Amino acid sequence: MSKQSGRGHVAGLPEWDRCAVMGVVNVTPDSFSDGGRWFDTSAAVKHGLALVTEGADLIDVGGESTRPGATRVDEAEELRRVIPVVRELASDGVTVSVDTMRASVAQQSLAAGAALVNDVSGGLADPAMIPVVAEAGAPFVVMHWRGFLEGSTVKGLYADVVTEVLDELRARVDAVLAGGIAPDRIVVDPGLGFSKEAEHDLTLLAHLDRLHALGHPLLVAASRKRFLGRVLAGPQGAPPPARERDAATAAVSALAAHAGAWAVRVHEVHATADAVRVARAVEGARTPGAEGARGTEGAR
Ligand code: PMM
Repeated sequence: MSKQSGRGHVAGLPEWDRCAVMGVVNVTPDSFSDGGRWFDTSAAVKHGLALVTEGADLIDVGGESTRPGATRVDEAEELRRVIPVVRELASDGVTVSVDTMRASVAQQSLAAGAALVNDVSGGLADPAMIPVVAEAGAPFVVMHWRGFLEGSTVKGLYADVVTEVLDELRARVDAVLAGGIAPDRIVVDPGLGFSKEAEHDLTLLAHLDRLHALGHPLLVAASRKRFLGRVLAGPQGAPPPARERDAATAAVSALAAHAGAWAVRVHEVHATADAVRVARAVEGARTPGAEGARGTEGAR
């Protein structure tokens, strides 16, 4: 299978000729990397629009932190956080994704103009999710997820992380298809950092090509995650804080784009937008006469 086969096109969304950039707007007081910064409708909308200016192709709006051990927000509060932000961004012409595990939030977000539902539980947290998304005919992100885990159970146990993530994702994709979501509307995501140690995340990134075997566009969400802190700290050091992991995130974006990811989900868009464009230019340079090969015109 070719490196680019994971990119594909997701029905119902615009088509990009390179890895797309999904900018994150967390309307939460407690997300691990940017909690509290956009916890207000107008600040969140402004931030979303700024990310688009920096090069985001779509904006992922979430109202519930998924960090390990986070307490769940109630439904009314999640709706209060998310819906106005989705509505305003969509009415400004932004392609909006909603990051939620609740069918009601997905349904109302789609009604408010969202174009994509991003469920970190892959439809497992709320039995009404798949029927709602199927009925709306919306595209759906299926992430690898092993449940609401707390404390020591957060750690994932794997004998072969790539094979297990692949098998578990395939089972979820089958369930989503059986629930009536069209195959050309499904995106898969390895769920970096969810029940995974740094070594698992790195192994998954090293084998993104194997995830293409699922036959669906691939979303990679490495932004500011714990494993990057581990890599940057080295064996003895203290990991840098989440907001000092953006250069490392952009490096992963370039690798993911090169490996044929459909999109990368990031908090800081600017560097990643550059990274995916460079990856596209390099890809183009593989084919004589293709766009990327022309980037050196006038250089000498
Ligand atoms: N990670 C987070 C939130 N949403 N969505 C997808 N599809 N994949 C992810 O890995 C993912 C996600 C947690 O990160 P954040 O709290 O910094 O947004």
